[in-house]
Amino acid sequence: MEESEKLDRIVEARMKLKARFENKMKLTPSVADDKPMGYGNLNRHGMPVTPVGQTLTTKWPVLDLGTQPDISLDKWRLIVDGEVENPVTLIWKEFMDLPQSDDVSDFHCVTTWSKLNMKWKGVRFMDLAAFVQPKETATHIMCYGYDDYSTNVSLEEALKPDVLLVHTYNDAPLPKEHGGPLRMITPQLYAWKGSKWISRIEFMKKNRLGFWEERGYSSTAYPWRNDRYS
Ligand SMILES: Nc1nc2c(c(=O)[nH]1)N[C@H]1C(S)=C(S)[C@@H](COP(=O)(O)O)O[C@H]1N2
Ligand SMILES: [Mo]
Repeated sequence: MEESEKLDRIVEARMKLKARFENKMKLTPSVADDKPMGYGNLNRHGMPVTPVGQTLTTKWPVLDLGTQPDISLDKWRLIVDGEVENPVTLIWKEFMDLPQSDDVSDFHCVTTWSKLNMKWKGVRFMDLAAFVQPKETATHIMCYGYDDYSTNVSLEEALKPDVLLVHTYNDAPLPKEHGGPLRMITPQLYAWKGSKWISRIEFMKKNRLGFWEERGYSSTAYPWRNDRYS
């Protein structure tokens, strides 16, 4: 397929996804939206405002399950499957050929630290979704890491424009301890929803719980509502 044709297809599918999830996304307004319910990034007017119970840090702590998998770019694969029209297993070059986006967003860890204004580069989840074309039946995703991690996210949250699969932080490759070569970020949700060392995204027709969600953490995880535990 021609590059321009591929891009046209992504743009068209993205518009359809937006139309399909518009109402659901409005039900969970967030700080990245035009009229957010919370008071965060876009409408914190540059003020270092954090959700309740969070403390600002300038450091970037590392949280993992005790292993930091080492994945070289030539062995790296991303499986995107489940309730999609076009399941794929991407190699690194194919992933990097998807439209790339820059963004600055906040990071809220449920262990109570927040780090603001983090500068990322990567692929919007929305664009990856547009590429694989979720079926009408798809409602949630499960993201898996190269460690034994998994975490579930609803599609209306995952499709928000600041949800990125990032490979670059502050203009440098994402360090391994933070999930390099590729991790997801979910700025509107607690940071455990963003899988480090992401290996697979499964589109699901109903919600299922991931690693921390099975251990009592919230399925939805909205920091601006102090939504930590289920
Ligand atoms: N694969 C994987 N992803 C993960 C985790 C993990 O242990 N494994 N920890 C999560 C948690 S609890 C948080 S707060 C963030 C931490 O990201 P950081 O270590 O880059 O700060 O990654 C999330 N993603
Ligand atoms: Mo966390």
